[in-house]
Parts: sequence; C-alpha cells; structure tokens
Amino acid sequence: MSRILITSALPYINGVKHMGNLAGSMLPADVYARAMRLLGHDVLYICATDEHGTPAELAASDAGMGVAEYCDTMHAAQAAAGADFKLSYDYFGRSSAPSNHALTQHFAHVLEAQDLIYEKVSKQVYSNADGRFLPDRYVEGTCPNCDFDAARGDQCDNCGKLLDPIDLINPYSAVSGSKDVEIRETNHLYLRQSALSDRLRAWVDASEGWPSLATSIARKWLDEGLRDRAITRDLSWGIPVTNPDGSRRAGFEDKVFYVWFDAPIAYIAATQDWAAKTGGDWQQWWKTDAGADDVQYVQFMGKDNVAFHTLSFPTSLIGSAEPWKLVDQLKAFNWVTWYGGKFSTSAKRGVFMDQAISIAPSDNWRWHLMANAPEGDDAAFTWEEFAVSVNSDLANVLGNFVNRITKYAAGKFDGKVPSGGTEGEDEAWITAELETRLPALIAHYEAREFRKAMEQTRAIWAAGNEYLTKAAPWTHYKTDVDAAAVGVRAGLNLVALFGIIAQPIIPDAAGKILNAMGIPENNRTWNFGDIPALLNALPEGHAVSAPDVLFSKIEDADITDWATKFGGGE
Ligand code: B3M
Ligand code: ZN
Repeated sequence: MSRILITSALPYINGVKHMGNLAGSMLPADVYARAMRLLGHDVLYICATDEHGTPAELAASDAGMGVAEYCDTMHAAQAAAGADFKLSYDYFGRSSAPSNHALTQHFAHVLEAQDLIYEKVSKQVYSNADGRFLPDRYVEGTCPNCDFDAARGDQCDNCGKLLDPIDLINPYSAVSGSKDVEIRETNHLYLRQSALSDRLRAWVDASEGWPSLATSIARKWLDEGLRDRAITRDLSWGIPVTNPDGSRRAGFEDKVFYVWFDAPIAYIAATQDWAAKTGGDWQQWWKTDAGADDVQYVQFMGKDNVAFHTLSFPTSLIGSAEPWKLVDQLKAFNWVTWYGGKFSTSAKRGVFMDQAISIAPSDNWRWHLMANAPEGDDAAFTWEEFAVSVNSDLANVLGNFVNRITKYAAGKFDGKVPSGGTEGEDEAWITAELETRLPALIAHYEAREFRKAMEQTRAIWAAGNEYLTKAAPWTHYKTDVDAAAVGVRAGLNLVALFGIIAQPIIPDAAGKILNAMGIPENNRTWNFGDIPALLNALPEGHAVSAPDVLFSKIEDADITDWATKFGGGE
C-alpha cells in the first residue's frame, strides 16, 4: 500500500468549466484516484477553485457582483458541477481561503530571506478609463513587427512574435476599448527563477515517467533561459503583500500577489483546510521531514499549465529551503477540441459542465471523455462519436451483457447463482482472457494511460459477450440444465467483475450493477489474486436481480437537437 497525493489543476473561478477542462485535469485525476483507492492505496485527492487575478475581477463586474460575492457563488457552482460529475475530491478548497493567504505570504517571506525575491520598477500600460493597470493580454494595438492592427500585448496572432505591450503602436484597452491609456512605472516583487535554473534542470532530468509533453515543455523554457518573473500585480483582489510581522509592505498597499504565485500554493493550503476539517495531518503529505518522503505525488493538468508546475511552483518550493514535497508524476494533456476548433462561450460553441449534465448522465460523459482522452494529441469532440461511445460501448457491449444474463438468471434460475455442472473449454477460454487482461488493465491505470485503460475495460466486457455466445446457456437449457448452470454461474460472476472494474470510470452504473449482484460495498475492491476463482466468486444460491436500464441510447434526433443548441460541425 502506498500513499498517493493527487491534485488536479485548479479550475479558474470565472465560470463553470467546459468539457475540455474537465477531460484534461479533474476527470482523469478522479478516475486515477478511484482506481488507486480500489487497489488499496491511501489516496488524498485535493482540488480547489483558483480565484484571484484580473479575469475574476472582470467576470464579477460583468455579473454585476462584488468580486468576493462572485467568487462565493462560482465556487458553489463549481463544487456542485464537480459533485454532478462524481468527482471524488477528498477536499475542494479555495485559493482565496485564509490558509492560502497565510501560506502564500509565508513563502514570499522565506523566499526573500533566501535572496530569491527582489523589487524592480517596470513600465506597464495603465488604462485611465478602466482605472487599472492592464495585464499584457488585455492591451491591444498595432504590431510593431507586422502592422497587424489587433495584436495582443503578449503576442501578435498575425506574425506570432512575442511582444511587450509597451511596444504596441496605438494601444487600447481590450477591457473597455478605450484609447485613453498611458505607460506608467510600477514597482513589483520579482522571483529570481534564474538562480534556480541548474537545480530545476537537474530535477527535471531526474524525473521518471513524465509524459514527453511535460518534460519537453519544461526543457524548452530552461533552454531559452529562465527569466525572473513579477509575482505581484496592481490589483485590489488577491493576497496582500505583507512584512513578516503581518503589516502591509511599504509601497505595496495597492498590490497583491500574482494569481500564478498563489494558486499552486493553494494545493498545500487546501490540504491544510482538509486536515482542519477531518482531523487529518497535512504535513504527512507535504513535508518530507514529516513523512511525505513516502508519498507519491501526482499532478494532472492541461499542457498550458505545465511550465508553472515544472518551473515556477518548484522554484517556490525548492527556493524556500524548507522540506516541501515536490511532484513525482506529472500527467499533462493536450486539448479536447470542439469539432477540431476551440470551445467558445461567446459563440455558443461547446458544452459546459452544467449543460452537459442536463442532457446526459455523468457516466456517459466520463466514459466518452476518458476513452478519447487527449493524451497523444488533441482530441476532437463530436456528438456523433459521443453517441458511438454511449450506444456501442456502454449500451451494447456492457449494458446488453448485464441485461441478458441477469434477466435469464431471474427467469430460469429463480434469481439465484446456480450450482451444478462442470466447467469446460469455454470457461478455460474466458479465464485465460482475464489472466492477461486484468493485470494489463491495472498496469494501464498505474501508468495513467487512460485510453489504454478504457480500451482494455471495453475488451474485457466484449470478451464476456463472446463467452456467452460460446457457452450459450439458453441452448443447453433444453437438454442439460447443469450445462446451462455453468454458463449462467460464470456469466453472473462476470457481471460482478465487470461492475468491479467499471467503478473508477462509470461509478453510477457500476454501483447499480454491484447492488443488483448483491455485492456489499465493503467488498468491491480490486483484489484479483486468484483469477480462475473469479468465475466462482459468488456463493451458489446467492440472490441476484436484473438492474434497471443502465444506459439509454442516444438517437439521431438527440444529436440534431444538441448540435442546434450547442453548435456542432458547421
Ligand atoms: N487555474 C488553469 C487555468 O485557468 C489554472 C490552473 C491553476 S493550477 C495551480 O487555465
Ligand atoms: Zn505582428
């Protein structure tokens, strides 16, 4: 048994997340957490809303709310959406929690004591109309390189050049469109990432089992030369910049920490909040001198978050000179696209968690998104393929199998696991299938290879159908009830097994199957030691029933309807 700490990238607060966000961080983390719990590991799965920064302020003002009130509302909405999708967080915290204020300020103090933080004045664009400094991507104007007239301050979308917003010609505010902007000097704290370059590279080089997507992004930044980054912003909403005695730092009264400085620290702060709520010991998970050396720490995130998790956050942890636990395994994902394009809230393209749950059960989404996880490359979502996942994999392959054999057992064997008969070559065949497939399934989960885990799960379900076709108890029944009993007994045991292996991915259907099979909740773990015995795991005479319809099929009319509502392949 190992202790496994799991975090998924913190969903940003400015709205309920779309299915691409779900598929690239929270959902795989949940599937992994569930699988590892079933394998008997001691798992702690922590997540939180990421609540600071300009987009939160702007979203609140769009919603006509104060930012604190807006964050309260959206945190509750995201917690509810997570519950709807059966995300089994041990704790779902908030980056705005008092614990994160204290811990972020603590990090700044110890980093400064290590000479890794310094003040520097820089020039930034200030918008008089908006009454705020504009973050780089909220300044637009004409590209000094190619004359494109809608270049963003951080990068020109026309020529691709990385820009400094103060170099834009005719700059304007992307928030209000106002041209009444000026360049002002402002003083900020900088994190001396450059000083840790060699240590970070050695750490990345020593990493094992990260996908190449993650290591290549980290190395690209290191190769370009790590630059020091401003870790404060001219904003009012956020974590105040303090002195070690708690007073506000002189000159920083109107500034707060940059959202990307405090957000990863919230992984730790949310664990503190989990501990306060449950009586757990957070230091055992995060401090290597308190037992966290034995913890395997696994992070899940989209590719755009990798640099922050492989360079900036580790700079805070290593640079503090305190014994913090660093990530061991980092699972990064590409994008889920909407018919090959981007999800877009404004253009009504794509589907968001609250809408998705209103049109299909969470199991359907969980299965489809994980079977098509954007692991090797971006993965396009289409309604047509969603329907194939549900109708073919879930309804036909799994649902029909469960139905066929449980209804037959109810009709012919009084809803009891029958005794009698002797196992033959069909049972030997399915046993051999399970003997290769079950260990492979576990290995895929342990390697966080989700597509492969889903393929293997489906292959095991399909083998069950093939077994029933071979054993054909309904044919034997007329002449040899004992021979039929063998097939029904094995079939019912396979139903139980299929429910057991379905738990991480489709927990609702798995629960229905296991309830119908009369398997107690405390006996649903993954302990496949003696695989031949699995066909006889249920005691003879044990009562079973046929579950209600497990999966309803998606009709063509549904696809048309959803494509109209949410956009499709136009
Ligand atoms: N909130 C993800 C995003 O907004 C970001 C993750 C933070 S993880 C510490 O793209
Ligand atoms: Zn340009």
